[in-house]
Amino acid sequence: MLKRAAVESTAEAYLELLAARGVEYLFANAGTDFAPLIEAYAKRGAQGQAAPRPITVPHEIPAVAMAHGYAMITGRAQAVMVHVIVGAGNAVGGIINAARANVPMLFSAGRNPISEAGHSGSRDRPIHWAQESFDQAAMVREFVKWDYELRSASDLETVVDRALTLAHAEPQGPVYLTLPREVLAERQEAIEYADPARMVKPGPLVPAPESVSEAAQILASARNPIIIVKAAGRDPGAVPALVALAEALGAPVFDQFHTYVNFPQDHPLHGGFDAAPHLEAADAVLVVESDVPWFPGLTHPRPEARIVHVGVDPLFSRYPIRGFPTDLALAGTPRLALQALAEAVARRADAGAVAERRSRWDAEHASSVAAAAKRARAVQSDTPMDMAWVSRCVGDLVDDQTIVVNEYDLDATQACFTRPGSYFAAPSSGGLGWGLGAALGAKLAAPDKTVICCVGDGAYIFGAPTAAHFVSRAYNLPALFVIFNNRTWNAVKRAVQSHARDGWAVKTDSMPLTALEPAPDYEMVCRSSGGHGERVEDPAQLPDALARGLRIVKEEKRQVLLNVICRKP
Ligand SMILES: Cc1ncc(C[n+]2csc(CCOP(=O)(O)OP(=O)(O)O)c2C)c(N)n1
Ligand SMILES: [Mg+2]
Repeated sequence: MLKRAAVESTAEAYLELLAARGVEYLFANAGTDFAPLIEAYAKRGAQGQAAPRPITVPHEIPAVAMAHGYAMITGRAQAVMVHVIVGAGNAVGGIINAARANVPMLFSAGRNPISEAGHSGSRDRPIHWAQESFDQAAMVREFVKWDYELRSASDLETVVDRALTLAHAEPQGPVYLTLPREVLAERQEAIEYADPARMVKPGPLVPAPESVSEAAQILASARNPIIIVKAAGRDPGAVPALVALAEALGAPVFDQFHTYVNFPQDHPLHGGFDAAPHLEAADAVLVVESDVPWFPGLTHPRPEARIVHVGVDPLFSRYPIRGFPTDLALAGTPRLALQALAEAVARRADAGAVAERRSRWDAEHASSVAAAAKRARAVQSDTPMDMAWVSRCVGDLVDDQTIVVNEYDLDATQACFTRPGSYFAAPSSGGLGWGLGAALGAKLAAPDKTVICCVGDGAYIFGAPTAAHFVSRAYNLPALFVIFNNRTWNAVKRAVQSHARDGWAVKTDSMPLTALEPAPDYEMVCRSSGGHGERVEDPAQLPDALARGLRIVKEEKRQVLLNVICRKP
């Protein structure tokens, strides 16, 4: 059906169309390029017309991370808009994260006026010469699936629909649109567009039945098959399918470097988080949505072990180099590929062998769960606190209503996540600063859930905390922020220790460029935006502080930050 809507400008037509296509939010960090858009928002607001809700995010890193967090809960791309080349430059780290995590997003930046004079919106500021670049999209081109510049209102529907369709097509990811000010400012009378859209995302993909049979044959005939997974839980529907497959096979699932809940942690076939000690003994390895199943320089399966990869892009075609052996690669939506594989394996597997493996792995599971609990107990009184204890205390808060967003320091072995979509960790692209914004985006997408955001002290600073706490207050997005404060960039320190085990830095106990001291009173940053902030030093007080924090988040609907003082490595 064709719909016609009266509008005053291309900017207004853009908002009309985004709303019609179901884009609920525009996360924005504005500049002079936004003038026509802000004018259009004001007009539509005054007249009660639909538009994506504008969210002011005063730094690009949390702006992009919010769209990321929203999409990781809902699966739906939202719009982000930043200010010309300078805003795009600030956002790139977040775009890299969204690209590597296959998170859909419509990322856009204004473009400086092109003409020096003669148009509505022509140049009238000193920045308008300096903020023009030869190829604005080049800044993000490597990390988006598609980029384009809107040249005329007549193309608007095709451009917006193509952007959203491509962002949602697997492998999902961000797309980029440049929006020049003159084009946005062009006067219009109306926009006509198809409603509903005539361009929609392609449906899910299934691997060919003969590939499924071949993979099932490899797995069912193995004596010691194992499964390694990292990000299948991006689609919550993949979790029960993976459970069915693991059970059909009697194989353990190693939730390695996991960024989602891929497999319930309390399932007896949850093999823990480290496949490395089990690679040698495996004769078949199923690698599910995992870019790095092992480090070839350290350990790897035997050469005769058969390796099967499953994923929307099992070759990780956007990675320049990735050499893991692959006897078979099943490209498809994991939910469907794993379901098909589970059924095919169930038809072939030897029940006796499955039962024997299962009891062996059940015992292994029970002992690794007990070992984790013992680790936390052993350090429960350490002062300053050990991160295992902090992780255990946070893990104890997890219930049906919690979503945990973890940028690094929460040790998930100390918690028990069982519900798909209840745990999200930073993508392995590792662009720091993701956690705060992702948690706020998750809260926006799931207002009835309790969001707990765990960050290192380094990650917290990268997340532009004044901007994040501002957004939390301004848009009523209360969350519990827990800083694992070791006053260090420990990841960098650890890299030095493994690079030169007996080197100068270790021997002289000198690690320039790794300390975050004198540490700010982080709790004050949250307080300055109306939140509750506490510094927690006593390990015995931590459970109460967390419970208090959660109560304030839930009942007073205020953000809370606990600055948890951990041992300095
Ligand atoms: C944008 C960006 N800059 C730098 C790094 C390098 N880096 C990786 S981890 C890390 C330290 C993180 O510190 P913190 O959050 O305190 O965690 P910790 O290492 O102390 O556990 C740094 C600086 C990065 N990943 N991303
Ligand atoms: Mg740290």
